[in-house]
Amino acid sequence: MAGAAKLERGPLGVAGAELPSSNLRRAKKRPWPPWRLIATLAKLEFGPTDCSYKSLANSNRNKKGNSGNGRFARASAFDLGLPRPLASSRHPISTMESTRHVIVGTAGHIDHGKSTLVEALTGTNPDRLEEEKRRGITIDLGFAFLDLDGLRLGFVDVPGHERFVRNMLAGVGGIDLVLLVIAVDECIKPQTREHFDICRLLGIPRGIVVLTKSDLVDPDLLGLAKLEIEEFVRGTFMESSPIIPVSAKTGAGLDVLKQALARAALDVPARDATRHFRLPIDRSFAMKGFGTVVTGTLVSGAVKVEDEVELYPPRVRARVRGLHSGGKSVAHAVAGQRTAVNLAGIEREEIERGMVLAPPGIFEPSRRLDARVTLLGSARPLRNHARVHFHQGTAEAIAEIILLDGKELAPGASAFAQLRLQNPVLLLPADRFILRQFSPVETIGGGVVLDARAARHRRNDPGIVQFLKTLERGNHEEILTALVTGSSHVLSLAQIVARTGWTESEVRQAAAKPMDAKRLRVVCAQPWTIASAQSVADCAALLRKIIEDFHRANPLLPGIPKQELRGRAGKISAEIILTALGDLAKANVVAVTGDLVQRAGREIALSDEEARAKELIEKEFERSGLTVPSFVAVLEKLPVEPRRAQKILQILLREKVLIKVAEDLVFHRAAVARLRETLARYRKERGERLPIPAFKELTGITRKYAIPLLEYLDREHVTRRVGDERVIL
Ligand SMILES: Nc1nc2c(ncn2[C@@H]2O[C@H](COP(=O)(O)OP(=O)(O)OP(=O)(O)O)[C@@H](O)[C@H]2O)c(=O)[nH]1
Ligand SMILES: [Mg+2]
Repeated sequence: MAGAAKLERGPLGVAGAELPSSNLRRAKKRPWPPWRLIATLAKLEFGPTDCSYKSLANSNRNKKGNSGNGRFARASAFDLGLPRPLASSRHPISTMESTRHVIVGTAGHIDHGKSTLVEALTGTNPDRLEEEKRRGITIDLGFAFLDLDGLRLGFVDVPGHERFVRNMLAGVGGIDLVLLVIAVDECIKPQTREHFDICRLLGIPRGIVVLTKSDLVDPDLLGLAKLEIEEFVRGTFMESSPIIPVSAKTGAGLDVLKQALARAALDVPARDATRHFRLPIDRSFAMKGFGTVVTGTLVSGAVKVEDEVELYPPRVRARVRGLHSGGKSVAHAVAGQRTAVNLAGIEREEIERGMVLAPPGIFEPSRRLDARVTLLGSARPLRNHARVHFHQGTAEAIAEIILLDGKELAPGASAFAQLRLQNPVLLLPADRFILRQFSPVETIGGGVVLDARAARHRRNDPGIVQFLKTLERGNHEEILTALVTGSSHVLSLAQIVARTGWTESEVRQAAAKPMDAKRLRVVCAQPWTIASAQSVADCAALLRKIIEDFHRANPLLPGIPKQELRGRAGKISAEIILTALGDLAKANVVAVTGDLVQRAGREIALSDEEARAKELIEKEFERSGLTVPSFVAVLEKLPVEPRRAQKILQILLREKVLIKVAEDLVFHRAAVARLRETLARYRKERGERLPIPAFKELTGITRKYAIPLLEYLDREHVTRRVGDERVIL
C-alpha cells in the first residue's frame, strides 16, 4: 500500500517508475501477440517509441542540421505520441487552418484493449514507459494521432487500473469525444462504471462504445453484450451512441469505427480561439538544447510563438520559444489541439502536472470556490465538512466541502457547496471537476465551478444561494449585475475578467444593457470600473447628509474638505464617491470649489455681531496698509470670541479680501494692489533692479515683513530674485 501511495505521488510522466510489482495487479501474463510484434517492427523505422529526448534531439540536428524550433518540433512530436511519418511528405497533412482538430479520449476497465485499439487505429503504441511495456499495463497518459480527411484526431489513452484513476482524470479533462472501451468477454466492470461516471460528471458531450476483442466470442455473445451496454448507457449522454464491435487482432470493425469517429467529429463544435488561453499541463520535461517543454490539451484560446505566458499557480512568467502541434512545428496553436510548448525563462523543476499555462497577470489561483456539487447514486451520503480529493483539468488537491444549504448531501442529489482547497489551483467558472472519497479513494461525484474566487459565507445565508443560482443560470448580464451589487461594490475590468474568465469584449457586452437601463454605471474610465447605479445613488444621498450635517455644525465654514467628506462616508470606494459627488454637482445640489464641498448657493449667514466683527477686521487691515497689525491686537477689539473671529478671518481670506502672505502675515488686498502700483512706478522711474533696502524704504516695512512679502511677490511673478536683489518684472 505504501508503495502504491508513493507511486501516486510520483514525478510527472514517470509515475510508473516506482511501480510496486506485488499487489498492484495480476501480472499480465499474456503472450506478446504476433500482430503487435509486427506493428512494432514496422515502426522501427521511426525510431524508439520511448522518448530519449536527448538522443532524439541530437540525431535530428545531425541529420538535418535543423535548429531551434524545428528540432524541438521533431523531438516533441515524439513526446506527443506522434509517429514521425506524419510530418513527412509520405503522409502530407493538411494545413492547420483547414484541419479540424478533435481530441478523443479512451475510457474503460483495465485490460479491455484501450491501448491496443489506439495502436490499431493510429499505428502508435501509446504506452511509452518502459514499465508499461514490460507489464503490459498503462500507467500514465499516452498520446497518438490519426488523420482522417481534413480531420486530425488526437488520442489521449488513459490507464484502466483503479490505482491510476488520478492519471486517467488528468487526461480526460479536455476531450471532445470518448471511446468507451468494453471488452466483449468481460463486459461492464468496475472501472467501466467509474470511468463512465467520470465522463458524465465532466460533461463530456459525446462518445462511441467500442466492443473490443470481438474475435473472442461468437455473434450471440456479442448481441448479449450489446444489450447489456444499451441498458448501461440508457438515460445518459451516450444513450444513442453507436456500439461498434472491433477486433484489434483481426482488424474487424476498425474501418466502421473510423467512419463513426469521422461522423462524430463533425458534431464537435469548433472551439472559440478568442477566449483566454489555458493549457493544463500533463507532462513536462527538459530537452537538451531547448530547455523546458510542457505538453497538454489546449482547452481554451490560442497561443503563439513569442507570447508571454504565465505558469499558474506559482505565477512564474515565461516566453513561448517554440510550439508544436499536430506533428509539426507551428507558429500558433488553438483550442482543441494537443500542444507542446517550449518555454524560455523557466526551469523544468518548477513545473508539475496540474499547473496551467495561461496569459500573464490576468488570473488568480483559487483556494476557495463555490460550486454545484453532484453526488453519484452509488456514493455514501456526503457530510458537511467532509474531506475529499478534488480533480480539475490535470490538477488535484485535497478539499473540504462546506454544504451551503443543508447538512448532508444524499446519494444522487446535488447542492451548492463551498470547497476549500489545501493547495491553490487555477480555476474559472464552468470548469468541471471530479470528487473522490478521501479514503478509500474512489469517485463519488463531481461538479461545476460557479465562483472561483468565493468569499467565506455565513451559514444559511439565503443571499448566497440566490447569488449562486444567478451564477448558475449563466446569463452574463445578470451575473455582472450580481457581482457588482455583491460585497465589493466596484469592479474593474481586470477584476471582472479574473473572476469570470470572460474576455474584455464579453465584459463590455455584458455591461451594455444594464448600463442602458441605468442599473450599472461606469465610475472610472481608466481603468474601466463599474458599480451599481443604486450604490452611486445611495452614496450621493449619504454625501448630501454629511454635507448638511457639516454646515449645521460649522455655520461659519464655507464647506467640508473633500478628504473629510471621504472619511465620513466610511468604506465606500473612492470611485463611487467621486461619481456621486459629480452627480450632485451636475444637479446643482452641491458646489465644489477647489478642495471644498458645500451646498450649492449657500451663503454664510453671519449674525449681526459676526458681521460687525468681519467689518472691523477688514477695516483694521485696510487702514494699516503694509504695516499690518498684530492679529491678536485686532481680535481684542472684536465683539466675538476668538474661535469665531478665526473663522471670520478664514471667510475674509476665502473671499480674497485679505491675502495671506505667510503663516502669520496677512494683508488687505488694497494694500497689495497699492504695492504693485508702487513697484510699477519705481520700475518706470528708477529701473527694474530693486535692492532690499530700497524695497524697505519704498514700503516702510521692517526686514521681518519685507522678506516674506518679497517672496510672495516672487511667487506672484511681480518680482524675481536675482542674487541679493529683486528684478521687477
Ligand atoms: N484477442 C484480442 N485481444 C486483444 C484485443 N485487443 C486487446 N487485446 C489484448 O488485451 C490485452 C490488454 O490490452 P491493452 O490494450 O493493454 O488493454 P488496456 O485497456 O489498454 O489496459 P490498461 O491500459 O492497463 O487499462 C492485451 O494482451 C491485448 O493483446 C483484441 O481485439 N482481441
Ligand atoms: Mg492501456
